[in-house]
Amino acid sequence: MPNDLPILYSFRRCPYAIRARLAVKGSGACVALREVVLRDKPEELIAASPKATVPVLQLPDGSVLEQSLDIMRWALRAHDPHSWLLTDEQHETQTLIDLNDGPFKQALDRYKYASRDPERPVASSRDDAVALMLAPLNARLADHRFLLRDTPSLADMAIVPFVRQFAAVDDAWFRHAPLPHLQTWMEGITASALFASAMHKYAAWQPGHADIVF
Ligand SMILES: N[C@@H](CCC(=O)N[C@@H](CS)C(=O)NCC(=O)O)C(=O)O
Repeated sequence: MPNDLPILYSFRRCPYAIRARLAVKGSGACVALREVVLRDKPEELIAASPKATVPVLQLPDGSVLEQSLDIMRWALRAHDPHSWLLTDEQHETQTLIDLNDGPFKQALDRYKYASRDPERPVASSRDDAVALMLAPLNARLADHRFLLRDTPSLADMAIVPFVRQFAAVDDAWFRHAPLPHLQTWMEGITASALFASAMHKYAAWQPGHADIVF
């Protein structure tokens, strides 16, 4: 294996790490993947990025990208074979991602961890998430197959891991929700070969172990 590959610290189920891996796979970039156990983070990760969230990308020149979106853009700026990055879509993309990473993520966490707040009915957090994010996305997807156009873009790949996490909280509820375009969109992406390759299971990395070429 070349020893000058960028190193991607990742955690398989983390939606931020999934979006980074989707962009790496979609761009055809090659990285050394280190699967991390969040409760036992390797010292190498903490040394590279003291805040030690995943994903983290350590480049051969020593620079470090600590935000999933920066990793997505790094991969796609180098090579964007499917035109996921279009400059004229930047503002709309950022608006959608800000809504996703802010208010929607908060509502999603309240829904996912509803038992932590027994005073709040589960349906109220779920309804918040639908009203502020999922219903508007469903309306967009009535007009085109993906969030910005008829082909996938950075926005789809950045957001789909979070919608998938929402769906998994109560799969039966999601399947029967009046969100048909969103369901088709999510199923299409998550059933793709690209998504499967981004979700491949790897054993946790340990110092001294060979990196996985991803
Ligand atoms: N803003 C960061 C958020 C990353 C993040 O919060 N990742 C979670 C896992 S899904 C994490 O590493 N949490 C730290 C921990 O659990 O110790 C990004 O976009 O990369």
